[in-house]
Amino acid sequence: MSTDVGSAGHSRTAAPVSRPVRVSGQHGVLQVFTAAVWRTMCSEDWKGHHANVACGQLGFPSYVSSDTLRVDLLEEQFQGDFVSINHLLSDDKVTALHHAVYMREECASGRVVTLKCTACGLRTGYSARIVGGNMSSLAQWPWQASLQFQGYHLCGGSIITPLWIVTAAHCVYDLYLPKSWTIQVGLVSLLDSPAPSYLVEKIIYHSKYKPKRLGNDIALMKLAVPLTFNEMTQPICLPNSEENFPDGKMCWTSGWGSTEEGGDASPVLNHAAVPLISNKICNHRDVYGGIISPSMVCAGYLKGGVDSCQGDSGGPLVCQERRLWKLVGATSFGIGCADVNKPGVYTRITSFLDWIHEQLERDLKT
Ligand code: 4AZ
Repeated sequence: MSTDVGSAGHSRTAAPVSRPVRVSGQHGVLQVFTAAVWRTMCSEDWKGHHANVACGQLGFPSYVSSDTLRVDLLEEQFQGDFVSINHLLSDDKVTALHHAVYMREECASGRVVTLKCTACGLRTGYSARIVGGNMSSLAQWPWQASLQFQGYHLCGGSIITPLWIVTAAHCVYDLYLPKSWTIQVGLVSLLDSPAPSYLVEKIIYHSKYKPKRLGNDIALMKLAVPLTFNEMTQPICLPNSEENFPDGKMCWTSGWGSTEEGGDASPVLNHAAVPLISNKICNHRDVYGGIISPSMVCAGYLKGGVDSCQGDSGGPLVCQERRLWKLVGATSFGIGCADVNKPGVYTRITSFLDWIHEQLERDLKT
């Protein structure tokens, strides 16, 4: 962390999708892909069993909460097409939601289903008064993990479930040795062990990641034993599908990376507030000149001075949306750190939701 100064398109229809269930928009409404269109689930005949099936299809063992929401409170893009559960099917016949629905023009109840598959994104143990400079306090970024190779901090990561950490592919691609990695969570200082240290069971990096090319810089690490959550250790929420984080929105990045370009890793966890920058501006010829793809998101200041840096890679870029903190990016690259016209570049998590759900679901089935 260097701190010397203080759009996704709307897709209603799509080509055949690999994952026919998604949780969408600011409210997290459940949608099912049937007959070539994403359709929002009406609340009629909706039961806990169906919520468990939906979360299972997204790679989560069960659901956490499911509520209903008035149709007129939905974003317009989710108000066009609906489905409801086929109530003639018994529970044991409903193993995949997209095979258990009727198409509907409207919801008879006037309400749709919202769904949460994990409890996440709350920081219960933090009160804002103790922040000195940019050093973080314990419980301020409870989803932050330190990924250590042979005992040395190399990269950051973000806890998304008791077993899974999101990080950058470039952190693990050349060091694809699960046994050589350990993960520390719930700590600020890397020096005052004994913070709990966790072994890694497997590493999955994106199959389209290529070193030297900068795209698809995302990976998952699965822990050998599940984390126990407390005030210091909490998962971050994944964003919902089609969820937009507006340009200029103030978000936060954190890590043990160097506090100046070319410096050593920091012994303490630092954080910085960084506004999101549009891909259009970030691709300007004076900035990154066209190398920023839609699956990347830039954040920081064109005037420089505040940025993530070496050793922060893989770590979180988080934004707060009505109480909840969400993982918007994974720290990926930049030219230098905090230089003028060279903001930080992050892997855009909304572009990789399907990939993440696919890995979690595949693992759940094995
Ligand atoms: C790195 O080398 C790195 N300024 C991470 C982030 C940034 C630059 C370098 C962004 O890990």
